[in-house]
Amino acid sequence: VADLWFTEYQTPNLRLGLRIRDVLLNKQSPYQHILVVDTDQYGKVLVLDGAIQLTENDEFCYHEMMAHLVLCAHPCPERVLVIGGGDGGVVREAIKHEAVKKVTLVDIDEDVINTSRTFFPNVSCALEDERVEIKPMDALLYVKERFNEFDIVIIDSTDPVDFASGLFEPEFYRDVHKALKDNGLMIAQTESPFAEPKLLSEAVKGLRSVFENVYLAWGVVPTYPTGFWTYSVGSKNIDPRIQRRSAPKGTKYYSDDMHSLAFKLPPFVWEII
Ligand code: AG3
Repeated sequence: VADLWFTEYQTPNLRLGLRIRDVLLNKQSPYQHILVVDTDQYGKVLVLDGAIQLTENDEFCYHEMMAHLVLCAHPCPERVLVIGGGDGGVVREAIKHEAVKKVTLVDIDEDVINTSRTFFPNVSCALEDERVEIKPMDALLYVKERFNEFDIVIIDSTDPVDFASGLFEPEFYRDVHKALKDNGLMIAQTESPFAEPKLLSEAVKGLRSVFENVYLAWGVVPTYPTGFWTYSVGSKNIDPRIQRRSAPKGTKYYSDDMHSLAFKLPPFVWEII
């Protein structure tokens, strides 16, 4: 039996290795390298520029939190904007809410969207829903032209390198703030306090310079660096720690209990932010 491994170089001092059964796709898009491998431990895995974006077996941990932490905190989320997230996982969770009338997905790389359609039908399924609009373009440009339009903005970015680095800057957060309605909420993935403490503290600082209130939440995602992941919520006037609508049926990570737990932080994390 061949002993083949995929390795993510997570930091200069940390690697994650997964035994692979097969390489299903290995190509360069105009924006990034796209790899799909099949593994025994986590099923199929989507890798962009060497960084694991999702695996079939643990994607629910991340996608449910990104969507429901803000969607369940908002009294009536009708318009949702998803930035990045071309795989469709966050969109799938967002349209579980009946209140949601329209979801706009803005991802710079159409090849990621089509890769997900081909290899991850259970993640990308909602992209075909009639409430979903797909815009393959640079989100930095898209949000500049939007005013007072969205109840919820979800920033499902890759790590802040290359074209995604602008998605972690205060200038972009200001445009997101302006694109949100008065009681709007935004959420962004903000990496791990163990692997990237500086990045986390700078993202939170940047958000605090723009949003009236900023809240940090955390959760477990086994295949992301260290498995301890953070989500930062920016709010104009709604307190996202209060859950106003119950969890959609059938969630596997998110629940009413997990909502309030997510906003309770260990002391070492408070020290970082
Ligand atoms: N976006 C966040 C991925 C960050 C993972 N980082 C890493 N593996 N070094 C995930 C997109 C899923 N919709």
